[in-house]
Amino acid sequence: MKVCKLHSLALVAGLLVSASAMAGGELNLYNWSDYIPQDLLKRFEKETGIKVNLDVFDSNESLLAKLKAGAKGYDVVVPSDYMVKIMRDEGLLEKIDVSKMPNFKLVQAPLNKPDFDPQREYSAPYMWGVTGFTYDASRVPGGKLDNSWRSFFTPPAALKGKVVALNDVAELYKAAAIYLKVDQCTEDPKQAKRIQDLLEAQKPMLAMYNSDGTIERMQAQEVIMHQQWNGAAYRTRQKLKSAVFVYPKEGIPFWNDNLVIPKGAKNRDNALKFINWMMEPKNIAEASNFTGYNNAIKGSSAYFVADLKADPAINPTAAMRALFVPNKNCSAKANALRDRVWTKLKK
Ligand code: N2P
Repeated sequence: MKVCKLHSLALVAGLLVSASAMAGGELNLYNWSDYIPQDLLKRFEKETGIKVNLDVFDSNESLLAKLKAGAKGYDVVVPSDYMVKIMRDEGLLEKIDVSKMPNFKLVQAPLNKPDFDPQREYSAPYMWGVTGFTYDASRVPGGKLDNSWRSFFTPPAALKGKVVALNDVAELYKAAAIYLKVDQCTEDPKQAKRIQDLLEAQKPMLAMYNSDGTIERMQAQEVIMHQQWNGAAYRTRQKLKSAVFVYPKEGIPFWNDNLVIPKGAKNRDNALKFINWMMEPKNIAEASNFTGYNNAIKGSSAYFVADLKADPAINPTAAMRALFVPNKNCSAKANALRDRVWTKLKK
């Protein structure tokens, strides 16, 4: 009798769960790792009855490879600026007219009309930020390093094996190009060779190339210096007060990430709902509070936690902004040179 009762209770519970899962259907989100809080997704599920399944990637290039290989299961994915253009040109995106969504009026310039999608036909803004490097001041000789990419590419001998670069051809190549004062889209093999030489010379100093777990690796003091996104650096500092994020004097890569719908997505309506929902100030602010990056939505900073508001990366000074180097879409020739550098480096 008891067993029977439990059994029917379980059955009823099961029915309830599947009824609620069915109410709004599903949304398959493919995002960068550690880039959206679970609580926010739970609230979206509660408010809309749409169940969110999250899968993660670690670079624009892995995202592109996955979609080109024919992955069909995703409804919303999160490419950076230059990658929106590449995906759009490859016919991988749905045209979704973000500029006609109710919350689009809240998108602030210049990200309401970005170069890579001037009419916002394919993409909505998510977070924006910069890619510099972080070091643990308590463990570098003299307690301070130069505000230069030199510190990262040719670190003090004492840091051997304690430095990590992102596992990201776009980020690492661009940082090296900025340091060497070479155009990120150079088509000159001699310039690409200079980048190659710099990266090859740095390699013995590195513990690894890895874009995941940068916060934990720094906080655990497993390494001393890490190429890092500013939001990750902000989060690193919450536990490791001696972490210093560097805006190198030569310039710093600036990027913005976007929500798009891949061609053929099965849950298009849910994806559209999600994208508009994420442009709600309170919702996007919750993502910023978690990730440590700023966003492009008017009114969202009213919901920022005090720590985030106080972070210079959120409200960069004019001097800091002057260092920003936006991503460019390079020619096929330039990309081939870049990819050759990377393939050789990773051999
Ligand atoms: C977070 C990913 C940051 C996005 N792990 C960099 N464009």
